[in-house]
Amino acid sequence: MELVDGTVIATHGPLVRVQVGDRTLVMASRRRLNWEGGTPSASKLVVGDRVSVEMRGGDGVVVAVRRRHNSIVRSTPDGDRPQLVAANVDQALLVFAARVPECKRGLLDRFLVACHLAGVEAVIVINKIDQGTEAVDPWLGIYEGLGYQVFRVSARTGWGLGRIKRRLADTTTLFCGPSGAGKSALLNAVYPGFRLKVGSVSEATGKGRHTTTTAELMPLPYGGFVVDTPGLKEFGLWQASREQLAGAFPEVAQRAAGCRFTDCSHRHEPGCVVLEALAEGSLDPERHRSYLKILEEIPS
Ligand SMILES: Nc1nc2c(ncn2[C@@H]2O[C@H](COP(=O)(O)OP(=O)(O)O)[C@@H](O)[C@H]2O)c(=O)[nH]1
Ligand SMILES: [Mg+2]
Ligand SMILES: [Zn+2]
Repeated sequence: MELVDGTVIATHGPLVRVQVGDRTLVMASRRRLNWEGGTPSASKLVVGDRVSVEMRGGDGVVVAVRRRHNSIVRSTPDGDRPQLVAANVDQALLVFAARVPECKRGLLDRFLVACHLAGVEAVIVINKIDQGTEAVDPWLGIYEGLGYQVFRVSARTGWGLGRIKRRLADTTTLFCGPSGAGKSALLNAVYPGFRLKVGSVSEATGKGRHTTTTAELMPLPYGGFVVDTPGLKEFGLWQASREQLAGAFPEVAQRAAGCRFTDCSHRHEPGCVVLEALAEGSLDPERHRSYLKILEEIPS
C-alpha cells in the first residue's frame, strides 16, 4: 500500500478519473473522505481537486482531498444546493460568440460575479469575429473600462489565438460560456491534439446543441491544464452577499454610496445617484439590469 498525490480530471457519477503522475486511473473514493482543512459546503469531488490516492497494486482509491484554493460554484436550478463546476483554477476564459449564438449580457455578468466570488481572474473572449462584431462593439468597451481584458478571436481563421495560447501556458484555465460559442473549437485550435467534438449551432434557433457533457480537465502539451465545460446557459449564483455583489459591480456601488436613502433599491427613489447616472447615460442600462436581477436573488 502506497499514498500518492493526484488531480481529479473528470467525474463519472460516483467514480472519478485521477491523473497520477503521467497515468490516469478511474477510481472510487473512500466513503469517509478526509477533507483537509474542513468539509466544504459542496463536499463532492470535482475536476481540479487535488487528492491523496491509496494505491494497492494497480488500483487506487481516493482517501483525502486537499484544501481547495478556490471553487467555481453555481446553484442548482431550484436554488437550494451548490453545484460545483471546477476547483483550483487560476483563471477563467468566458467565451461568447460575436453574433451567433447571441451574447447574453446577463449571463456574462453572472459569470463575472461567480469569478469574483471565487477570486478567479476572468477574461472575456469574443469568438467568431469572422462573423462581424457589430453586435458586441457597442458595449465591449464598458468591460474594458471596468478593467477586464477582452480578447477578440476567431477559432475559424486563427485570429487572436496566439494571445490565448500564451495566456494558457502553465496555468489551469476554465473555459465557460453558452454552448455553441465555440469553446471546443477554440481548444482544438490552440491544441489540435484535443480532438474535441465540435457541435453545430442549429440554424433554425441559433441555439447551441450540447456536445460537451461533463467538465473535463485536460493537460496542455506546453504545461498547464484547461477545463472544457458543457455549455452553461444559466448560472445561478450560490451564496453571494450584497457586499460581494457590490464588489463585482463597482460602477454601481460607487454611485450607490451617494444615494439619499441608505437602503435605496436604485429602482424608483428620489435622490438616487444610480438612476441619475442611468438617465444621463454614464451608467450602462444592461449592467444596472444585471445588478438588480442578481440582487433580487440575494436574501436580505
Ligand atoms: N464562423 C465561426 N464559427 C465558429 C468559430 N468557432 C466555432 N465555430 C462554430 O460554432 C459551432 C459551435 O462550436 P463548439 O466549439 O462546439 O462550441 P461550444 O459548445 O462552445 O464548445 C460549431 O459549428 C463551430 O464550427 C469561429 O471562430 N467562427
Ligand atoms: Mg463544447
Ligand atoms: Zn439609489
